[in-house]
Amino acid sequence: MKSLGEFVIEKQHEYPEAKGSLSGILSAIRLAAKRLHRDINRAGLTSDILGEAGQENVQGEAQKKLDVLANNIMKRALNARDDIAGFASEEEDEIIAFDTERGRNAKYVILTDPLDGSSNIDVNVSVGTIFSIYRRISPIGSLVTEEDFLQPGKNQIAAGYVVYGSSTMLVYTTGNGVNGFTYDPSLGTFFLSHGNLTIPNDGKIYSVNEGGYQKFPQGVKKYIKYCQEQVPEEGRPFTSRYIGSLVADFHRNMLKGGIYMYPQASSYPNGKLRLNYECNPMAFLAEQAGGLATDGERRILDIVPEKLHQRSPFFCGSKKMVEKVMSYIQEEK
Ligand code: AHM
Ligand code: MG
Repeated sequence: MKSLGEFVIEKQHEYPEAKGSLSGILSAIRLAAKRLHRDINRAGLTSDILGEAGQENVQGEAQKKLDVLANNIMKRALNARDDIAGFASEEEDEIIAFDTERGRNAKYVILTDPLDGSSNIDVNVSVGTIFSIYRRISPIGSLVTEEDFLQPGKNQIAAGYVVYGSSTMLVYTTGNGVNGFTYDPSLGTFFLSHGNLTIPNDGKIYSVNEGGYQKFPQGVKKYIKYCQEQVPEEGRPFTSRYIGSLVADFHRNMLKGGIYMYPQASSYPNGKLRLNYECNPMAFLAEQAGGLATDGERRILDIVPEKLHQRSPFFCGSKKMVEKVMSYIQEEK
C-alpha cells in the first residue's frame, strides 16, 4: 500500500525543477480534497451544504452553497503554502494574487473548478474538483497578473481531479503518465490504486447531453447517429452514459473507453465548459493517458486563452472516437 504522499516524494526526480514545490502544492490539494470529501459525505445532514447560495458567479450561474464552500476551502489550503503565487477559480470574478512576501516570491499559479457538477450535489450524485498548475510568467518578487493564468494548456506542469463518487479518488499527472489514488476515510489517506492509467484506444460509450441535439453542429449530429446505428459487427449501437459531472463522466470513460462531448448548444454558443478550469486539465490528463481532446478543430492544449472564464466546445476521450467525431465535424464544415 503506497500513500499519495510517499508516491509524490518517490517521483520527485521526474520534475527536478519543481521538486519540493510540487509536493507542497499537491499536499495542499490533498488536504482540501479530504475536507471536501468529509463535507460532501454529510451533505444531507446539514443545511449549510445543500441548496443555492443565493448569489451568481461571474458567468451568471447560480452558485450552490457547496460551490462557495469548496472555493473557500481550496483558496485557504492553497494560500497557506509557500509555493503558490496566486489562484483563479470558476467561482471567483478575477484572479487572486497572494499578496504576501511568500506569495510574491512563489513560482506557481493554480486554476481550479473547486466543485464541478454542482447541480448533482443536491441529489447525491458524483461531483468533482479539478485543478491545474502552471509556472508563472511574470517576474518573481511581483504580484502575479492575469497573463500568468492565460497560458495555453500545453504549459501545464501538473493537473488532476478528485472525484467524490462511490469512493473518493484523486487522479493526477505531472506529464509522465496518469496515476489514481483511492481515499481510505478511516485512515485519512489516499493510496495508489490505479497506477499508470491509460484510456483504451477505442471505446463503446458516448457521453453527451442530447437535450441540446437540435442545435449541435451538423458533424456532431452525424457522429451521434453513427453511435446509434445498428452495426453489431462493429459493436454499434454504442452505449450512452451521461452523469452531468464532467469529472465522473471523464473518469468512467478513461477506465472503460469512451468519448465525452460538450459541443456548441442552444444555450451555450461556445460550449459550456471553461477552457482554463475544465478543458485544459482534462485534456492534459486525456493525452497523458493516451487519449485526445479537441474543440472540434484544434487540440485543446494548443489554444491560447484570451479570457479567464472563456468557454470552449469539448470532445475528449479514446483516441479513435475523438478522431472520428473530428472527421465528421470537418466533413460538415
Ligand atoms: P459546473 O462547473 O457549473 O458544474 O458546470 C460544468 C458541468 C460539467 O461537470 C458537466 O459535464 C456539465 O456541466 C453538465 O452540463 P449540462 O447540465 O448542460 O449537461
Ligand atoms: Mg465545472
